[in-house]
Amino acid sequence: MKRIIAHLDMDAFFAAIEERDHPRLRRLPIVVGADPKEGKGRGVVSTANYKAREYGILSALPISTAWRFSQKAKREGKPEAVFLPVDFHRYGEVSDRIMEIIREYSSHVEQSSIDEAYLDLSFVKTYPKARAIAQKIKNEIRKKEKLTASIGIGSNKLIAKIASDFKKPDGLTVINEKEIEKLLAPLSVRKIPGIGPKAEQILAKISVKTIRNLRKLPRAKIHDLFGKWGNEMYERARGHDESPIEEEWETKSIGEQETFNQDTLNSSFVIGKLEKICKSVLKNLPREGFQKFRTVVVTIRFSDFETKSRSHTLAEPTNSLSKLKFEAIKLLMPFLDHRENPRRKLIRLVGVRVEKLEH
Ligand code: TTP
Ligand code: MG
Repeated sequence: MKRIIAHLDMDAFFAAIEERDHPRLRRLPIVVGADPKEGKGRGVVSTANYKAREYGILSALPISTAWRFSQKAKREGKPEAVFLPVDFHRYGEVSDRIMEIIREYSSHVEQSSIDEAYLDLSFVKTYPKARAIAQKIKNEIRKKEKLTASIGIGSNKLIAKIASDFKKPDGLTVINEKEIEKLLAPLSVRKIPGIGPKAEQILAKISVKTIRNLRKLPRAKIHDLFGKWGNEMYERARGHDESPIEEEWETKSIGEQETFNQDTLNSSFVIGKLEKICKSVLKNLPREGFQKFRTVVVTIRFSDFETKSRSHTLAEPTNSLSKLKFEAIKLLMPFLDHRENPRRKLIRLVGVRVEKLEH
């Protein structure tokens, strides 16, 4: 049976909430993220509103660079950006209310991030009817939350996601089967979910920049370059995606990370931070309604922003802090010496996450 899937993605989510809640910030460029400390700050931009994006300030940009861009704009006579800290708790509440609205319109919903969800609208049978529902959802979010969302509609999750990105912000885009090829062809390969900067680089080396280029590569060639994931990429370039909507009611993982004030390879300092994070993660476990975990994941970001994660799954679930610390330190150690860090790069961030959670 033909599926009709919608993908909703809130516009400039964290920044839009801040803008809404602080009327004095209206129409100003807003950056939500780490403290810029007058350009000396560490950490990154979480998100920026569309005004700030005009300055080149985007998610994941170092906050120090964002500060520079803002100062440059100021020198050009434009308003300086307003930098705000991340308030996950508040954004989480807004997210919950938005998901509640969405669930009124479809019983089959997958929340895929704090501000994104897939909805199955197959039951309405036609695209015009699906579009009408999407418009209603947008209206209700605007009315109740004073925020805008972009929605994309297509025959699978991949097309819906690409469609929601088409006319951001406040967009509503339907891509029907006949248009898939034409609309996808000129897009950058980066628009395909799963293709990140690394895959983009590998493809650029063989002059593959657009989805049109990618479609010309034989399956075997993509497989040579990317292995099993290459097969998936081959299908996605054609707009094919069979993946089901997975209703996810539970938190899958709980984690925390910290960017240091200064990059370091001082073992006792890094281990100290790691232990502190372990303690805090464990404290959050019951708060999220869980008792035990089985998998420990440690993430390290080096000074050049190279980021690596290592995980270990225990034979038995546990809630022991000493076990968590022990496993986390064991995962961390190779990054402090030649095993995982032959060039002795300094570390700027460490994170701990627990997964395979049990009630
Ligand atoms: P996105 O939906 O990727 O971004 P956005 O909603 O800010 O902007 P857009 O209009 O393009 O959808 O992410 C949702 C939120 O997740 C975003 O508001 C902040 C947070 N986030 C980060 O903290 N770090 C990141 O690198 C990204 C991409 C998002
Ligand atoms: Mg968004």
